[in-house]
Amino acid sequence: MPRTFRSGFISIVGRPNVGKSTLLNHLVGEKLAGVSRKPQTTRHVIRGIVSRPEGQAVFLDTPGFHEPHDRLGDWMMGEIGKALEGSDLIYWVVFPEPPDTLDQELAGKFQKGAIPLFLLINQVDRVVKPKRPPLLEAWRKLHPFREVLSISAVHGENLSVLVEKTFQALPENPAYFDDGILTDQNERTIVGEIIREKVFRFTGEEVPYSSAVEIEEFKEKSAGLVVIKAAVVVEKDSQKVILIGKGGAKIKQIGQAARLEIERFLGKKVFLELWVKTLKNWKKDPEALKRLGYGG
Ligand SMILES: Nc1nc2c(ncn2[C@@H]2O[C@H](COP(=O)(O)OP(=O)(O)OP(=O)(O)O)[C@@H](O)[C@H]2O)c(=O)[nH]1
Ligand SMILES: [Mg+2]
Repeated sequence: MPRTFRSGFISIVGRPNVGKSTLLNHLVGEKLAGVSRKPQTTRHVIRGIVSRPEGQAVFLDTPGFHEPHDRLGDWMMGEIGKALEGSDLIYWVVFPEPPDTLDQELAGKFQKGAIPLFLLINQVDRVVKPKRPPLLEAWRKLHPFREVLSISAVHGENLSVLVEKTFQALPENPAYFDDGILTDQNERTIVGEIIREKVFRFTGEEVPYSSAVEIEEFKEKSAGLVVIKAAVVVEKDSQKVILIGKGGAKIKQIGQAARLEIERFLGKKVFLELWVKTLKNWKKDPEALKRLGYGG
């Protein structure tokens, strides 16, 4: 008898900064999603695919849950909603702490039994072993989760167990994507995300939250050399000054770090030209949002 093939979509949701993108990257084995110490690093849903003889898991990394303050925030929350709608399984990723009142409220929003829900207590590497069982127990009491697991996305702890249980929970389906494909995002989008991650890493205050990246040119000049021209868009001229830095030092640092990572990702030499431009109130402007990839 042929073995059952299972496949489906798994949404990774949770609060900002809990480690959702780190988890996606570790599961897929490739850095697809930007990771930083700052909350709200992820804006797009990023899909990552794991193919095995017994099935295919399509993971959707989402922005963290937060109260939207502008159109960009609304769009990010809408992205989570859309990801959840089409899911066969949900990972709710939480910090290694007992549930608080907000978590209780969120648990109430996940309809009982509608879509299987795994509760993943991440960052357990920060919790001493004797304190882990009571933590698992506190979360088990909150909701009839299909699974409650403690994991470490950074160290890979318990992720093989998670993957096993995931394949068991997926419905019988043929594969959605060809073997060997790790993401359906195009190279341009991922390159934009790599640059944006470096802006998040190397700037402080409100600058990362006011920034977006627009890829203006992406050309293969010769075998093995790609020329990329990108604008980092900010909301105010004062932010532009910070981003450029003294004598252009800041934007140079961002560009160098981004170029090295883009070269690794594309497996080619990259000539990266970055410039900074002010686009007043882009986060509130539907046209600008669309052009920057946050529309539709
Ligand atoms: N110690 C520890 N740190 C972790 C773990 N997982 C993630 N982190 C760190 O937590 C920070 C946030 O990780 P991200 O993966 O960007 O978190 P996120 O949930 O995608 O955040 P948003 O996209 O902003 O919603 C980074 O500094 C990670 O290195 C873990 O298992 N253990
Ligand atoms: Mg993220």
